[in-house]
Amino acid sequence: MGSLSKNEIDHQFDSQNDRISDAANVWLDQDPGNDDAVALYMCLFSKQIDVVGYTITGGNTDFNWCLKNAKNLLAEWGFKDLPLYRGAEVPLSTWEFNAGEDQGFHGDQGLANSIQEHFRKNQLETKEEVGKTLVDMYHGIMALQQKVTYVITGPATTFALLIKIFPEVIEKIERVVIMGSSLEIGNITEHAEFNAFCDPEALEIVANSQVEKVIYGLEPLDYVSYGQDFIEKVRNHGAKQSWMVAEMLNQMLVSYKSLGFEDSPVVCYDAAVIPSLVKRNYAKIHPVNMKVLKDGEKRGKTVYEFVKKSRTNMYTAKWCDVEKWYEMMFECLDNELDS
Ligand SMILES: [Ca+2]
Repeated sequence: MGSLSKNEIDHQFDSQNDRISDAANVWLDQDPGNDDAVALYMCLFSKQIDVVGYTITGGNTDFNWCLKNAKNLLAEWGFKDLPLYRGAEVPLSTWEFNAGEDQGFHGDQGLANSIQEHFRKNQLETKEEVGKTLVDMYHGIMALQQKVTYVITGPATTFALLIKIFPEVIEKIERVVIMGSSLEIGNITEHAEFNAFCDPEALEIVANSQVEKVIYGLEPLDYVSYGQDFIEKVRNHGAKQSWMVAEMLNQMLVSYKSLGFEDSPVVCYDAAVIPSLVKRNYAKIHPVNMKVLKDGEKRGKTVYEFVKKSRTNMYTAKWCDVEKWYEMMFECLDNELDS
């Protein structure tokens, strides 16, 4: 490919603006996880986002804990009736993690210790998932009146299975927004980001599908970092759930520091993707082709090629605006307070 003129480059470094709407219809697919939970909070309390379905995929912790965490969070936050679906429990080929193997990165079974303690003490009345199988989920999506933005903040396993088994489901998907991968350096290994490493086969299936995809890797999201001041501002906000959001943010900060990443930015990666659904000029995106390595020590590494036009309708972010993330977080807390 020849080099690009200045105009072409300007054009390509477009924002995600034409991919947002004032009322985003969202189907969430998560492995909660503190950072998934913060993303969930932002989606549920944004006035511009309507979450129409919620799928749980195993990843950050054991599947049953991810599901239990989701049920508790929905009950705690007043969204018990949100349609909840069981997704894939384990990745397509190999399962590299066992429960507890995250060495407490996320606290206790995916959530900060204080939050699990709160759930143990309060024993909330939770609701059963409406969908127990992939077939149920397929019917749930096909029954939607409007197309959805399908947001994945865990391994891509469930969505990969869904589009392989029921390719027509893509008619109901406006686009897929993914937190995963990295442009250069990984976080779970030197080469791979956690979600991509968990299920590179699934990520490759999704990457090769023709549905539009915008993928947010580690590097653009590293701009969306926060510190202790931000956590305390959240904690002292006054919304009923602000303590819980603060505890989630704090767990990540503490874990990063304890792993020795004293100077690296602390980012709530899953939640850092959410403003891209509704905030104008939040991210700069670029068409790409992407390849996922699956073998050997580079398993889960993603190789990006920046191009004029993607072969597979894929875009990746190169930059995100941290101020807009801060702004959205406090809007959501305000909305909770007013609700
Ligand atoms: Ca996650």
